[in-house]
Amino acid sequence: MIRQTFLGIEEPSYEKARAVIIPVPYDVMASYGTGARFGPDAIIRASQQVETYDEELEKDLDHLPLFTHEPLAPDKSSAEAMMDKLEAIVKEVDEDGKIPVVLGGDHSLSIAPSRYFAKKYPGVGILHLDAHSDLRTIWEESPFSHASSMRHAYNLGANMVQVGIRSMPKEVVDECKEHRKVFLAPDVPVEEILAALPDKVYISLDIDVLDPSLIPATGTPEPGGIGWYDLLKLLRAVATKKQVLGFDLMELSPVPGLIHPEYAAARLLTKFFGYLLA
Ligand SMILES: [Mn+2]
Repeated sequence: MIRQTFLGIEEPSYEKARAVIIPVPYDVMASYGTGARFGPDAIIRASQQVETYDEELEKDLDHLPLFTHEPLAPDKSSAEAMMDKLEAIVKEVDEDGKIPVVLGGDHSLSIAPSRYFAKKYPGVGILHLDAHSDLRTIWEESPFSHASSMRHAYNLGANMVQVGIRSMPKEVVDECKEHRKVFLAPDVPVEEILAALPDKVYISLDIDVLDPSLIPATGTPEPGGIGWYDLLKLLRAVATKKQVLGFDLMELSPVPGLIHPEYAAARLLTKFFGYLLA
């Protein structure tokens, strides 16, 4: 089998890469629409159609120091075991001095990298881009649900900055008042968001943060959301003004015959890699 690489570019060796993409075809914890397990492959294949010249940066991205890891095989024995398995790889990549980029998969997967960085750097910033607050303690009888993706890092004291939110349960509003700032959709006040974040930041991006007219292919779509250019402006500002420890992109569930969602996700990642690495 030929290893699929992001953008289809000739990649450097793992040793020389600055960011490592970890595809995780896993959606065991999804509760509404499933299919996010097909997201990583669809996004990587779509990326091979993306123009490598970035018109905004005026740079060709065909030599990005990226390495695409082989897909991480799901551990279906338990969600806890899967999180431990993913956390071990994230730790390895981080300790090798590289930026781990987790491509999901359902959003429960963000538990692993966000809790890893929350343990390593007490008070670390988590920029959480999502339609949903994802701070439930338990959902469908599990603490490892997609609805709890941010809860573990929050409980460890991470500084949670949430953008694009337009669905959250009252108990989360009442309960999670400490070290948490929420910017409701559609507002993306870049300077205020930067001011709310410390220097070290992990970014978790649920693709449903974008308007579902742009990304209808997702497990828990919410109408409204933030726009493409607002998101790019925010990501560019964070990439240039903060230390990005790692990031993830979750919840793209491909719809057969509909190719624009995975293309948009691939383009979004390409833009962000350009801001961060070019
Ligand atoms: Mn979501």
